[in-house]
Amino acid sequence: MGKTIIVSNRLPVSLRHKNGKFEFKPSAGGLATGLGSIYKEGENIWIGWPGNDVADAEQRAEIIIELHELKMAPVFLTSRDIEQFYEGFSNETLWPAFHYFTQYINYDESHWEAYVRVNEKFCEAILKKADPDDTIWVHDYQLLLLPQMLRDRLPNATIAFFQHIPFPSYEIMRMLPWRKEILSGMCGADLIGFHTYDDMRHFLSAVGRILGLSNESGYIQSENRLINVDSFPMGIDYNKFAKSAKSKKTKDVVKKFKELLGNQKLLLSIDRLDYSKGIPQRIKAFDDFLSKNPEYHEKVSMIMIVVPSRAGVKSYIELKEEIDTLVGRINSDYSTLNWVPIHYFYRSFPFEELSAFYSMSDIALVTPLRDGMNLVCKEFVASKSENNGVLILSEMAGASKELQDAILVNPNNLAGVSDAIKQALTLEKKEQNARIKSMQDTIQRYDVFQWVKVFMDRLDHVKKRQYDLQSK
Ligand code: GDG
Repeated sequence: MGKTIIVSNRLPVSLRHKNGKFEFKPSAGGLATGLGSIYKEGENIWIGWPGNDVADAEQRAEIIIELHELKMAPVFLTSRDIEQFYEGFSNETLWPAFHYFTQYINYDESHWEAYVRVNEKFCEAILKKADPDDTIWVHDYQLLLLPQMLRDRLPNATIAFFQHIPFPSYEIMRMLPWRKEILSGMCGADLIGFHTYDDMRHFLSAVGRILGLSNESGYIQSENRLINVDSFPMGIDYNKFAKSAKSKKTKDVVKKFKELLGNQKLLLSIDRLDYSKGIPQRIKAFDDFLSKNPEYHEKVSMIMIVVPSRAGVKSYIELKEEIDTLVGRINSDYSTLNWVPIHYFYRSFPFEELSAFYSMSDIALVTPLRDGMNLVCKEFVASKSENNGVLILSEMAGASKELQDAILVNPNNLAGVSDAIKQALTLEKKEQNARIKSMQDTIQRYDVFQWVKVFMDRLDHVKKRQYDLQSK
């Protein structure tokens, strides 16, 4: 049995420059937690970009040594790679296409060339570390070509791929001039995973129509290999959120925040700045609610956290301006001396404060226009230690397939979301408890550790099936 190599665009640490030196900030994200049980074991390793552009050879050498201690190996991206591969093809072509924002797709040939070049760069970095029979688990849309590149060089390796964002319908996929190369790249894997059944179905349909490869119950027979495609909905570290909500530290923060906010019902909205998250639509729905329900003025406010993201991409800069304008208008229309309808923060918060926001809010408004899974809604549910609270969730989030006890909404239906806010505010305690409890049962059972286990067990199963077929 060989070792396991995890590969993702970003490493689970971020490199920061500080006073001419660098330092590593560990990521507390769900993926890093879930995969921690894998890459920290034995000879295993995580390969990816540590963030930032490091041009100095001496600094690079130091970084390699420090990361080695953390069981990681870096792939260094130049500022040109960052601009063309990361901001360009990944975030201006694949991201909008896969989230159904076709109007934002940039069809730039030089960005595609950079995408191929950087996927090769990752491949080279892996080849330096990999043995022929290793297991390599590649993550997400920045590395769609990597599975086949690896397969060409390591034909006997076990290669898996998981996509964290949606996979679009064939009609969108066919718009991309590089559709064949992208699908062939993914098909280098033995197991290809998505969050939902629909993503899986779209992928199988695109592979059938574009590559001419049919499937039987999620098994594709390519020229010389059996490939399995399935859905594996990702979970969270449930106990971390549930425990934190009950901790003294979080309770102290809640007390402090509540004193500042007064006795109001709180609606929570948390996202990275992204057009796929439906932030302006959500603000407009809240505006609609306030205009139709004046009796709730001074009694309800929204805490809106927007975490800065992709600040170099034009559509994100425009989105930020749109949100600023909308919030400014609503607050100036409705505010009184002792009430602000939207408390708007354009930054991220430390975990304890995030946990406090989850635990003290009465309602979470999670209304993306399209989302692979969405972990925020699961984290909110896990943090409801007293089983009170209501989740309003978009049908377009992968999580809606599991969290059927949320109030499900179409995020484009402004009046519908506005009505859902009213419904949530008047939902009886008993009903809230029953719904939260049932959702907690689901996400506690399928937490991020279970997600990793189920995926890895399936990978084993696929390899055995391939072996059985070959030895027949
Ligand atoms: C991609 C897919 C899929 C947010 N604000 C703060 C903070 N966060 C953390 C949350 C949560 C994470 O960021 C956001 O995760 P999401 O899943 O909601 O969204 P994406 O970043 O778009 O992730 C998505 C995911 O991959 C996993 O496969 O679910 O569909 O788009 O964990 O807690 N964390 C802290 N402070 C904040 O202010 N500490």
